[in-house]
Amino acid sequence: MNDSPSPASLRIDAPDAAAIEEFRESILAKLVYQVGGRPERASPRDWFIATALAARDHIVDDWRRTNDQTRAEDRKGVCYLSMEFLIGRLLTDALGNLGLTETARQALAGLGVDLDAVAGQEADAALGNGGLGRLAACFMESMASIGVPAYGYGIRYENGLFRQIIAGGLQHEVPEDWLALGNPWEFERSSLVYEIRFGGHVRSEVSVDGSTRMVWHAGEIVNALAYDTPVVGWRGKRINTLRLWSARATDPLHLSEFNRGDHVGAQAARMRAEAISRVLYPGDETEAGQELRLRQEYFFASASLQDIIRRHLSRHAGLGNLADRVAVQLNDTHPAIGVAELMRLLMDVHGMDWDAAWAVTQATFSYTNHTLLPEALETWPVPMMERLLPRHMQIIYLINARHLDTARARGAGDALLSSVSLIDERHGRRVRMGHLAFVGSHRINGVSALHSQLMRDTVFADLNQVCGDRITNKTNGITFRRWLHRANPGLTHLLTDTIGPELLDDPERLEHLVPLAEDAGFRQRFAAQRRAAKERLTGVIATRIGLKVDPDALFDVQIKRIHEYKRQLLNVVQTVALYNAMRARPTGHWIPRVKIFAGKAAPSYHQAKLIIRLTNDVAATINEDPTLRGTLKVAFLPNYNVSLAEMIIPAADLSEQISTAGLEASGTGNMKLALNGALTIGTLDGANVEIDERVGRDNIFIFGLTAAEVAERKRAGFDARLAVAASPELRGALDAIASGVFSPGEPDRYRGLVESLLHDDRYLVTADFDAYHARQRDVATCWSKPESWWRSAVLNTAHVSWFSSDRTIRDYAEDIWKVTPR
Ligand code: GL9
Repeated sequence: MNDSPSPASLRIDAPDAAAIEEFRESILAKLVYQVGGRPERASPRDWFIATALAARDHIVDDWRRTNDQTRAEDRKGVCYLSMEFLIGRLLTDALGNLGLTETARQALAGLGVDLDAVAGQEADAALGNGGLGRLAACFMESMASIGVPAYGYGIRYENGLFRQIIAGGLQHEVPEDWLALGNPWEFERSSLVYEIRFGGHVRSEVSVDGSTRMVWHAGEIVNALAYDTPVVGWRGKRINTLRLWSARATDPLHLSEFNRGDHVGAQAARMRAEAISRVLYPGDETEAGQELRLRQEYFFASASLQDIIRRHLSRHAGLGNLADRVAVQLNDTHPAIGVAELMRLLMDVHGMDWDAAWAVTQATFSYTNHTLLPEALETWPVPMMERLLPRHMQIIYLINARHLDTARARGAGDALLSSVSLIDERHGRRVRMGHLAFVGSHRINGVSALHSQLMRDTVFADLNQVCGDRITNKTNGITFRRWLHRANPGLTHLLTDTIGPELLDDPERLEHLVPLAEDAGFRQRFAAQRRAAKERLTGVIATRIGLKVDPDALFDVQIKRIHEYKRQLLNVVQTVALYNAMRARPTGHWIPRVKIFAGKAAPSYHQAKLIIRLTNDVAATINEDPTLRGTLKVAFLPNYNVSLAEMIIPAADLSEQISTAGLEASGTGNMKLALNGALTIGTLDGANVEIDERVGRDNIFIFGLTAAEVAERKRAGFDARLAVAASPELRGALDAIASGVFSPGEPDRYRGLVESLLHDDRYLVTADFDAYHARQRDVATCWSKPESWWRSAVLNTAHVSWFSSDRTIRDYAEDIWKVTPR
């Protein structure tokens, strides 16, 4: 991990000499006594560990204090259950929120060490795939920052999301080893271990008091061991806990087998058990889960609920009031098995009757849906559930029976009953996890206004009718501490110098920028910050892919997971159309542009990987073409992750948010880019709709079919061939791709891709092409009038304070969790 250093950090903390000296002593002590190094020979990595440990000491006391206080006051808390937490690096985040950045910088400088270089040594904690996991990380930071007592519960994957290598234009996946050199942030809690059971059978047995109970005799037991990472809130207000579970075998070594000479077989059970927390499932929506994935889901849901119950019983006599003390948020369906698990724990372990247990369960859980893509709605085959979780399958049947009775009582007929049933009977019997989460929760939310409305109107319409309107909207947000203050200290300085340091605590003050959009001097200073960030990114592009780009060009950025619905292909095809036009009229007025792409494709998602290859092939041809004289460059930056995003976002002029309308639930990159002053080119999809409402139509480039129009086109039967026939520029671009202009060594490489677009253009790339291409021309026109471009850029930053995840968390707290931030 040797990323180029981030720019000078934000000087909000004015440290005194004594504090600097104390911090320096602490770093030195850590280096000598914990890392076992010597200052004169220490590597940057050694300094990173020593600095992180010194920072950690500042956290630990506050961590205990906030926990003690919450317990003493018996405050209601939140448990955020998520399969993914895409937290990235923690050092600059922790130092920044503690106000220790300058202290640490000067302490290290006195030792001849550069803080930014040290921070660049930290491995990204990539315990997530994309937006869903990053949202969980932003939420954790916001809960600590605004004062919501919270635990994040998830899995401590030994290997996070794969490292992406691009060779010959192709994506290769290499395991990511974030723990290899040690993780200074986590605390292993060796006394916090829970048994997680799998398989076996269920028998009804008579207890001593004469009652019958269902007893689950498990076939396999795995231990879940807790690792805690502190989550530092802004100005150290609260320190919450991210508790991640690691799987351990109950019997790590069969000694007799080992002694008989079967050294591998003796460890087989251990490998099987520990595989559960080995690797993050890299599926991105289109992936169907396998048995290991179900084992992962149950593993962390069960460990987390057992822990929640233990903590509750340490302060309360029973579990009847559980929902008054804790709100459990299910982040997507991944922890949905928790609904059946809580019922099991309440009834079978703690002796509650069904009705009481169900009331507690429903009042405790709420569920966030993050996508309506049908292939992403998790279902599990009934036989697999019966084999792996026999008791849970019984409970799910019982929940379903009562749920269908209620539906019938409300007049549901057969069609409605089969649509709302927890069991999908259509292609083999499968348990619908979204339905289970929905029925087991008192509140269900979508992540943007449009997405929540589509939930009500489409996928969840029947359930919502039968369950009595439980859907609510909570538009996503991002933490400004990381995505503005830390990622873009230069711009943040300009903003705090202009509208006051109060901005750091009150993002709504961004609105004070509105009049400054008319101030030429301010616009210039704003543009100068962008220019500096672009210069830095230019260096990153040169070192990472050996491409020289012009920092004065328009940086046109699409950074996100590679997925057909996100339509990177639309961007690439438009790039080719632009290229064709430039070659046809080399002396025309072309603004210099750099198209920047970054993102990973799921390893088994062939079409997405082909799009990566096409992007790289198109880049290779365009970047080499002398007729363009460098006016157009294409850069695919490998291994997109949180740290790379932090470098690209401050340098972006144009933000590509071009998904097929109705398919991107929200997006959060769109918010990060707009906050940093990029203009958006986008469809009316997800949170783009709300960004458009806030920044105003003059300051955003909206194009294409709306969600309703997309649905209508699909109903009518859309024919891509007609769209292509009607658009010479689209035809020219597709012909070039299909005929091998970008793959001369293998001219047919993309013939199939283009054919499939013509025959089944599910994501309506061809339908939206002309509108997109025209809007890109408007972008160029606007860019050539700096006054209007930078006015719009300033107004983007000015108008997006609402997308702070602090606002999102306040909404959840008030409307869903019933907790009071303070
Ligand atoms: C996602 C949606 O696709 C995004 O639009 C949304 O912003 C985020 C957070 O709510 O959730 N749902 C989903 O499964 N992913 C999202 O990004 N996928 C990944 O995280 C890979």
